[in-house]
Amino acid sequence: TLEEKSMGLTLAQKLIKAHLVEGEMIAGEEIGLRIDQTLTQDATGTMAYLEFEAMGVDRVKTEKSVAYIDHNTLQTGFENADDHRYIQTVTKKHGIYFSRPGNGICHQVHLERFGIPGKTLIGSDSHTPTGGGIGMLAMGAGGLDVAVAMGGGTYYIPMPKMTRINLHGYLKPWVSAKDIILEVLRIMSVKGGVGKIIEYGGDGVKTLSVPERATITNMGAELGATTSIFPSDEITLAFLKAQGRENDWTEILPDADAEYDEIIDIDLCSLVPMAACPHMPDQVKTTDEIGRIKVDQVAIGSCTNSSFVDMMKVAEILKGKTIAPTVSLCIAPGSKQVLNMLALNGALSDMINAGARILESACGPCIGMGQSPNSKGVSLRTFNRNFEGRSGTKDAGIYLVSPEVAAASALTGYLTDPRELGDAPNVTMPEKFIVNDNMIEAPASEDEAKNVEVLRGPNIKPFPKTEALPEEITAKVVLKVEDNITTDHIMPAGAKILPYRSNIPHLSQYCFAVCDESFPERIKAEGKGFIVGGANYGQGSSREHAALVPLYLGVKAVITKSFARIHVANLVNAGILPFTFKNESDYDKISQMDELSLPSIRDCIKNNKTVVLKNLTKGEEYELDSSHLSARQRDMLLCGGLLDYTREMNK
Ligand code: MIC
Ligand code: SF4
Repeated sequence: TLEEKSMGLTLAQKLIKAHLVEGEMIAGEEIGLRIDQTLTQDATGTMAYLEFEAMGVDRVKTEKSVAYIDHNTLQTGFENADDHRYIQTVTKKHGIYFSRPGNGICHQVHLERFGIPGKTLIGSDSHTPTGGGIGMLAMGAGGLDVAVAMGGGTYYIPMPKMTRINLHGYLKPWVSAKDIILEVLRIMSVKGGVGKIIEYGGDGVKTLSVPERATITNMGAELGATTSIFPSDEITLAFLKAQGRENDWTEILPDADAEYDEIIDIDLCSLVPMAACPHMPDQVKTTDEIGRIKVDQVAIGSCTNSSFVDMMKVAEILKGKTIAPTVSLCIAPGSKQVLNMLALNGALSDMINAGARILESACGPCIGMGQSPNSKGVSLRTFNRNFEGRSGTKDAGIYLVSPEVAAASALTGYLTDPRELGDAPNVTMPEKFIVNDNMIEAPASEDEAKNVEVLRGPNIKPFPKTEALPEEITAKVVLKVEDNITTDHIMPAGAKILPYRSNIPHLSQYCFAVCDESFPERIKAEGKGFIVGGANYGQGSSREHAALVPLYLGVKAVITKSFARIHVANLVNAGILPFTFKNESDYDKISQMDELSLPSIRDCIKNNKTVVLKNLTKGEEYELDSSHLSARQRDMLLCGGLLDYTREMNK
């Protein structure tokens, strides 16, 4: 096995090997990893800390755990502020650092202030792989998995395959890191990364600063990849030095004779400005191919493109000009560090003068927290997701672009290839960032912690009821959906819904609202049900609410052509059976509202027997595949999910 090999390891395999506590490094087999750092954000954090509290652990056992407030910062009622206060007090009590609202987007701040090359990081947010830009093994996970890791528990994933992307040469002026990841998405698609770790190498890597690398690893989430990673080299050292953290640096490179399952070559010199067209991040075309479409809104920011260098490029492009009369431009710098540096060097003034609407350092429009476009509006965004409805305007067309394309288009009013503007701004990463961690609160000492009171608001409702797996299940197909269903379809976010992330009963009214508004009523009338889905079901966010809400509504099993990694783990954690079809064509044979049955399902899961699905309406039988479930996961399903399983194990 790979563990016995002393040579020939990839970068990721080295980090996995150094953190392996269970399993063998054989692609597809479940492995258990020791986790050094965790992060949470507020939209998934409330649930994660409630789960952590339910586990009864006093202090976190990780090297560093940080809670960020960045998603729910539109305080339209008491709910978000109450949740912030809950997270602030619960973290103080249990040994977790707290990044206050206004301090910035979790991934940006974590990269700046906490990320350490060679460490493992899991975060209750799918863009946690941003940390791969600094040479971390950083993965998105459900809140419950993060809670377990905070308690010192192991994190389990299927051992990924290794993909190497060699970057050759250098980027031409006006072409940027965003175009590199858009090109990767064009080549691999939104499901091309499932079960893989993407490692970047080649001479082109040396031309990219850490924030540029982080743009690429961040949006690797849209490939469905387990994570993406860059080597930790002298460029990484330069970044850490500029953050006053050079002592955190170690060099981490792959072995020269490392073996990869797949190799992709990209010639950076040949790339041109691109955009991902509505409604998927892999619908990538060059700005030329799309043509001069009229633009109504431009939004710059998000964890993909809100670094100091990104913002400086935008400021340079806007300097001394005025945005087109038909465009609304909003800009959200990624962190307090970035915003403060822009304020001090005058670049913020250039943005304001040009007509930009400056937003606080937070996720904002990326998660539909304000700034929804007009009806049928075209919005260019430097973000990472353009799923239907995510912006808050269902019929809007969202295009994902680089900061350069965004700023240029804000000036002209139509989708613009920035190369038309003449000389590109000459912006490089500063040698020193302004470091001031006064908005990061350290936890109470073990002694003081006893006196910290955890403050809860009325918006916090209990975890949905779970039950041990019954002998057999019969229920109707309450919903049948197609390929590439995202967690934004299953459990939408946005300004109206996001404040209720700790209130599952309230959230349940919006489950699958983007696909079928009548779904919640239908399943409530039935009391239980199955969901049938296509390929790559559950891609996108790590939100465990996309499993907890279906659990609350009575979904017993989800049967698909294939699943996204984090979502299938969340389903199992919630005690919902996830199966795939042995024969994909069986998907076509099932209709919505067919009555299905899983006879002796408990016995099948317990003894790892072939699962047969009976279609009582059509009088047919289909074989299901459950080989993706590990023995640990089968035990979890028998108990009714991870919380019950953990309780069982601790008895
Ligand atoms: C997202 O970009 O979809 C989010 C909002 O950051 C999510 C987390 C969430 O749903 O709270 C993610 O990416 O995991
Ligand atoms: Fe926030 Fe958007 Fe990044 Fe998610 S993708 S963490 S919502 S900025």
